[in-house]
Amino acid sequence: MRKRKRSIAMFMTCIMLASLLFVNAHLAKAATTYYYVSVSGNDSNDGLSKDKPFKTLTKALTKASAGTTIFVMNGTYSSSTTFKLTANGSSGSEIKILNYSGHAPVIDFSSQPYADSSRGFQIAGNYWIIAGLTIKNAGDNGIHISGNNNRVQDCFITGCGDTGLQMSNGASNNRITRVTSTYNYDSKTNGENADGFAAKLNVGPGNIFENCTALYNSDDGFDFYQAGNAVKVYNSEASYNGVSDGNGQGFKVGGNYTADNHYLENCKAIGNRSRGFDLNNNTGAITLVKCTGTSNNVNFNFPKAPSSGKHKFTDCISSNGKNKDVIVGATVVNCSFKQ
Ligand SMILES: [Ca+2]
Ligand SMILES: [Ca+2]
Ligand SMILES: [Ca+2]
Repeated sequence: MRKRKRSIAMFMTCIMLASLLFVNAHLAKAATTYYYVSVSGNDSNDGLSKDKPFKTLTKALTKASAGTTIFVMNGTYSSSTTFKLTANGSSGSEIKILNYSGHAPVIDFSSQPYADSSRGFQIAGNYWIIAGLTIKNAGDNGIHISGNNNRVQDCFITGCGDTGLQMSNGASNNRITRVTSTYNYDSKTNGENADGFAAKLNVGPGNIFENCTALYNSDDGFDFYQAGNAVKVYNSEASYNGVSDGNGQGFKVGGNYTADNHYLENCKAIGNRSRGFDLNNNTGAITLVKCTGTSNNVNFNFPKAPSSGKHKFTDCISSNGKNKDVIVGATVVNCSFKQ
């Protein structure tokens, strides 16, 4: 009888422990802390409500840890320094910098010196989400990502002294959604480097661009020079790039002979100074599905077969190219190229 009582007691204890663990896990996941930033705020406020907001993003970022959400309210926030995002969120407890609902804040880095170190946001950490911001006039990249599992969405990036949004140095599994990057221009190097978007100079796997637009950048629209891993691009546009002395490719899908099997679907390139879609010495196999090139100098330029396999073009259309398309070593299904 006593034995039975003891085993019932042990059973009940186990149930209680299990339910406590469940509650704690649940609380940990729900423990989001909200901070507010307003141009009319004050950094000596607690920042915990929109009536007592911080004045600067710099102050709010000192509070950033997994599960923190920072709401940025209307106004222009000037910063002469880089926001270095080194903390880590986690899956389901990301660290978020978001526009407050219905607000359209602008982060202006005009006061930064023009220099390679003058990035606007430098995301070295993991699991950040940046959404709803206009980011302009950084001395180098508007956003540079070297971390993993970050998301940038619904942002407008313009007027930066190098590529608007760049991933490199091992950045992996980042997702860029509905971002426009335009009028970026590296004046001191005659526009040779500033792309709209880049995943170049050694990225990790799993990076995705979707519904992004690169317009009027001095160098290329999208640049995957020496990526080192495959990048996927969906529903995106690269048009009128190649201002000043830049290369002027819409989608530059390679560089320096790395073999990166990039995938582009439903992308369009219009009016770029050089090529709409350019292999640029990638030795991997490129897949293009439903991509259109219009009014570029050359719409599609793929002059070499991959080192193994074939490129694959499906439902792609070339129109009004100034010169002939170049397609070598490819399986072509239902496309119209200028030959
Ligand atoms: Ca630079
Ligand atoms: Ca260039
Ligand atoms: Ca470039």
